[in-house]
Amino acid sequence: MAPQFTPRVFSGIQPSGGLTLGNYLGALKRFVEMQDSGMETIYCLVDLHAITDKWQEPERLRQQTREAAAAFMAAGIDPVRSILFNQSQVSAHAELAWIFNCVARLGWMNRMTQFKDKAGKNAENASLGLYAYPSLMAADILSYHATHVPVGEDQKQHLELTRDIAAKFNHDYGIEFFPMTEPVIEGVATRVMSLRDGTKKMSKSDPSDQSRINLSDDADTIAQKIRKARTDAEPLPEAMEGLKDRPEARNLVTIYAALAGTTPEAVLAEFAGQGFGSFKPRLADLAAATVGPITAEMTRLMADPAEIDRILGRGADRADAIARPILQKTYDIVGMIRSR
Ligand code: AQP
Repeated sequence: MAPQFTPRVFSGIQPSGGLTLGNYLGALKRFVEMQDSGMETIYCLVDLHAITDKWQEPERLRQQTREAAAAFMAAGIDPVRSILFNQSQVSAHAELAWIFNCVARLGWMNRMTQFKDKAGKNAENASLGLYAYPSLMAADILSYHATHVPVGEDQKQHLELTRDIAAKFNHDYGIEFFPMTEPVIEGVATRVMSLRDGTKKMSKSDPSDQSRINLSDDADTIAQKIRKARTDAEPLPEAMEGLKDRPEARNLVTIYAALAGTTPEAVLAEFAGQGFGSFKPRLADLAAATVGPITAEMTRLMADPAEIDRILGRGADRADAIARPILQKTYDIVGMIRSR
C-alpha cells in the first residue's frame, strides 16, 4: 500500500533582489494564508538559488536575504507557527540535489523554459548551477516530503519536474519514498506582468526598476510607477474578452482585482468606459494601502539585523531536524554506507 504523507507545505523565494508585488500576490500572500489555515508550513529564502543567475556581491546578498526575511514576516509569516530560514544553513538541500542530479535526465532539463529565458542567447556562458536549478528546487521540496507547494504560474514546469524526479527515484529503488507534491497555483494574480511590457513577467531582477513595484517602495514611488505604466488609449471594456489583445491593460486590471480581493470581471463592471486617467490613481491608492504597512514593518524589523539572523538560525535548526532523517534514509536507500 502506498504510504500516506502528512500534509506539509514548503515554498521559497530567491533573495536575488528586493521582493516585488508579483512575488507578494503570486506567492507570499498564499504562504500566509496556508500558515493561517493551520497547515505545517516551511518557508525558505533560497540563497543557493540566488547565485545561479548572476554574481551577487556578498554583503548585498546578506542584506537581501535579511530584507526578504523581513518582508516575509511583515507580510504575516510568523516564525513560530512557520519555519522560516535561509537555504544554505540546511545542507540537506545541496546534498539531496546531488542525488537528484543523478536521477534527472538531460532531456528533462533541456525542456526547462526558465533556463532558456534566463540564459538567453548566451547559454554557453550560463552557470551549471542555473541549468541544475530545478534539481535543487526538487531537493528543497522533497527534503521535507512536502505535499503542497504554493507558487506562481511560472514555477509550474519546475513542480512537474519535481514530480518526475520523485517518481523516477521511487521507481528505480522500488520504494514509495518521496511524495507526489501538488503545486498550489491559486488566486487572481498568479502571473503579474511587468509595468513596462505586458508580455513579460514582473521580476525582481529586471534591469528597469520602473517595471516593478517593490515591497520597499513608498506611496509616491508606487503612484509614479503606476502613472508611467505602459497602457493604451482605449477606455476599459465591459468584459475580459475586450482585454484579450491588451496585455498591459489586462495586467493592471488583474493587479487591481488581486489587491481589492475581487475578480477582474467585478473591476471591469466598476470601471467600464473609463480611461486610465481615472483608473490608475485608484490602483495606486490600493497598491500603496497594501504595500505601505508591509514596508513600515520591514523597516522596523531591519533595524535589528542580528535578531533576523537569530530567527533564521532557529528556523534552520527546526528545518534540519526534519530534513536530516529524510536525507539519511535517502542515502541508505541509494546504498551509501552510513557508519558514523
Ligand atoms: N510576476 C510574478 N507573478 C506571480 N508570481 C510570481 N513569482 C515571481 N514573480 C511572479 C513567484 O514568486 C515566487 C518566488 O520566485 P523566485 O524569487 O524564486 O523566482 P522567480 O520566479 O524567478 O521570481 P523573480 O522575481 O522573477 O526572480 P528573479 O528575477 O530573481 O528571477 C515563485 O513562487 C514565483 O512563481
